[in-house]
Amino acid sequence: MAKKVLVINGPNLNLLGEREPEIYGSKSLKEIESELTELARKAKVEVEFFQSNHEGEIVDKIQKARADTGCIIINPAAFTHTSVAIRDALASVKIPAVEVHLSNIYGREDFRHHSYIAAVVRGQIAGFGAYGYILAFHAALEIMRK
Ligand code: CA2
Repeated sequence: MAKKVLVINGPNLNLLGEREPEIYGSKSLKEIESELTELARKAKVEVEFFQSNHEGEIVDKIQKARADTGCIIINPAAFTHTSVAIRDALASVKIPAVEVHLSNIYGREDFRHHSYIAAVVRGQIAGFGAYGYILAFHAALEIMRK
């Protein structure tokens, strides 16, 4: 299993743990990333983290992942509900991807019920808070193993 797992987080997720803990939990993105780093070390796979508030930067990162990435874990944040560009990038690189949301987007406002990303990923995990990233990482390992 030589290839790496790329974990992409979208806009405002750099503020995780600082505001709205009742919705998004109290862990910071750095804490989530350290937990994934530990999992990756145990599984002997490489992991890379990328967070951006800019749609085009996320598209660029997905395009560049083609060379060395076995699976993408992505929380596109607000771009989930708006971005045809991120959907098209994921579809075009053909790297298997897992979509993660901290909150249960289907139990929230109507505009969060639709994901442009869901149709082009292997699966979606929503509503388990930071633990969703751990679940997604296990899914990524399984995808890369097969
Ligand atoms: O539940 C999720 O993970 C979301 O992707 C989070 C997005 C939201 O737009 C999606 O509908 C669901 C929002 C991320 C905002 O992150 C914050 C972090 C700390 C404080 C405030 C916002």
